[in-house]
Amino acid sequence: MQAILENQAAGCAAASTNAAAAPALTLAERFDAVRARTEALVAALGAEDMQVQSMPDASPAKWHLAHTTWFFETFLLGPNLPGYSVFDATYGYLFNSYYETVGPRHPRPTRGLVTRPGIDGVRAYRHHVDAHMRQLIATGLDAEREALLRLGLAHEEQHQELLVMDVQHLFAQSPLKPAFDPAWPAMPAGPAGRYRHVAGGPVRIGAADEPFAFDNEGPRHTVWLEPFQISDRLVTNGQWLAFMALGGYRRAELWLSDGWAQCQAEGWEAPQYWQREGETWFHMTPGGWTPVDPDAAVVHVSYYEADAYARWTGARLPTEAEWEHAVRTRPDLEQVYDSAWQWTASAYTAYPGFRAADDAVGEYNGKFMSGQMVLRGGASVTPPGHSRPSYRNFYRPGQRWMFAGLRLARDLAISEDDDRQAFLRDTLAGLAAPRKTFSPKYFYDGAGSALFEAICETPEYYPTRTEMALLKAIAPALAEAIPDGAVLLELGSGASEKTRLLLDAKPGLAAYVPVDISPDALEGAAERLRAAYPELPIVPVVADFTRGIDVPEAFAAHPAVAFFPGSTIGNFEADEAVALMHAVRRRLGAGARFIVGADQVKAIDTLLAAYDDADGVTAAFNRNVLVRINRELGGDFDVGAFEHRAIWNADKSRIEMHLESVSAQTVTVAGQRFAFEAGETIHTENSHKFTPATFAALAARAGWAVEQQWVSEEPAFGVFLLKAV
Ligand code: AVI
Repeated sequence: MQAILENQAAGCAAASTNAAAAPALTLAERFDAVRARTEALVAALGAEDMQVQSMPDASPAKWHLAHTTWFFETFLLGPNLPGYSVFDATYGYLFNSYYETVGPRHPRPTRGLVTRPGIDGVRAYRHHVDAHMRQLIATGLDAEREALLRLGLAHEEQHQELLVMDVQHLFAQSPLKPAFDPAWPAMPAGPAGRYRHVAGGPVRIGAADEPFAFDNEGPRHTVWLEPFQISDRLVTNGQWLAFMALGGYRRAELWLSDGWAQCQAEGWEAPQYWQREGETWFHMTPGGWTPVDPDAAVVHVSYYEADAYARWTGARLPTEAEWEHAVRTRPDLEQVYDSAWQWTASAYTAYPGFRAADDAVGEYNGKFMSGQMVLRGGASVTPPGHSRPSYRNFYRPGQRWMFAGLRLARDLAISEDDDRQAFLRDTLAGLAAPRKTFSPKYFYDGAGSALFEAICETPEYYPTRTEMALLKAIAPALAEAIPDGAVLLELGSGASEKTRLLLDAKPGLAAYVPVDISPDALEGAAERLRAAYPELPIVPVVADFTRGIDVPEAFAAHPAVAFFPGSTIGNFEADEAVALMHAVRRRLGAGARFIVGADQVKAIDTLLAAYDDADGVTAAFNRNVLVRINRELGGDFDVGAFEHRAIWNADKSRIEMHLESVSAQTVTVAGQRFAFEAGETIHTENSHKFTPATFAALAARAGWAVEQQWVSEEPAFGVFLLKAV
């Protein structure tokens, strides 16, 4: 099996085409910088660390230092520097990797057995070649030689990454689990990804005018893409743990046949380097033996594992053309180059019109175009600036020691239907449950949203107008607590009416970011606010905030304040509410503020009336979900045969809404029959009511402390200013 460096080469032709772009550094400076980076990488390693080869795919660090030097000597100095004689005639045999054109070589699996030259000899070799390379560069290089030099530099950068991978693999075999570099930064962590839409059609793929590209990145050509969705972030360790816990490594039906065979033969139960110690998973990183961070991208998974994971989630891996087109057209894709190489569903083959060069460097990439899969992007160990959108990395599907992870994609035909699918799945599951239940999120179709607006106008439903009055009174205090130049993010913003109170009280915000699941409500509100606050950037985000919180990257540097009025927090179970508040905490970071409206416990009569108004608006709102099921899922609910019920559950401190079957009856949804006894209910909503103490305890579980609180006169409604702790 080949290491990537050894699999990759840039043909001279592609490299020279791209060599004309103005570089930031001179060639001599760039040469010195790349060579020095390699030296810096190994500075803390001892001679023994650099000698040993831990598996046939890996090479000793000493060999990497020598081979990259041999590359410059063989392809640049020998043919181009008059009078140059090789440093040592035996090195061609020792340090040629795979160039048949250049001559025979020492077999790769036994590179670790080559103890002479020692590391001092290899360092002398590097100094000798560096000095002569500087001489050669000073003579001025024509385009062809400059292209070869750039190839040599890209080649050395590839070996820098290989060197980290190989030493990590070596150190992972040691019972002491030493760190490659204890100060190596941890992998970036963040929220789970969300799918982004990418339009299809004819798209251009491949390197065009980059300062440098390998030959395998061209020729640029047109491919046809169907529209698709791609995740804006990589699959995380936390998601991978769920896959493991739910039998991902034990379910043959998820796996490709070759992958399942390898999984069985090698006893895979987790990504490479993972080991469980008590309740905690640890893994090897360049920074050493560390607990697995659930919010960082998963790495060290094979193509087979990535493919099985994608199948498990009902998604797939993107093709390399989809990946490249998405990266070129969607600037909101994250973790493109800084976390893990991303497996694609594409086999590594030649692009239309590709021809490897006839000379030795033509062996760099072209001859490896079989039996490997393409990975795109870049990893935490990839030298900065090394990769680009057209870059094609490649490995065999069973290899795992490289920093490989995955980004999911899915077909639009399926995902477009997803909302309906989710509604259908949740409805059928809810009707089949021992105590029938629906999620309140399905209340809000067009009619449901209008009915909710009407509820807010009823005399009995006090929360909206009480909260409005309270916000009006405390707006100056809130404005004082909001830092100047902050970004205000509102969750479930709807019509954004309450927001105006804050915007009026606090001029000079950096932006207002309303987040709502309904694009229509969002755009309408944004338009109205833009007219009223022409100076304020308004950046609506269409998203289901219960699945993750998204602040546009451009505002990352500003202090952030989230606003979640209406006591919608009360519609979640306690654990869900904590997860949601925790997600906000994580997304906005330390020092952030969170303004939350939370309805308070009060006289039961007042509560019951608010959820069972005399005009029956709330009853119509509750029953509307049955109308929606009939229309969208082919149900046959007799809507009049279900009574609206609002009850106070004192143990759980919440109003519950139910739909009660007035008689024994059978209902059919999507061809499935469900029996109701007389008096049996479907539990459709919870609306938790808090005291200042119970709310503070809930917030504390999510990493928030109450900084200030205001509770209105009866009917009591609370507004809480939270600070991230
Ligand atoms: C949106 N949510 C806060 C309302 C509430 O009070 O729980 C929904 C509602 N349900 C019945 N009436 C209003």
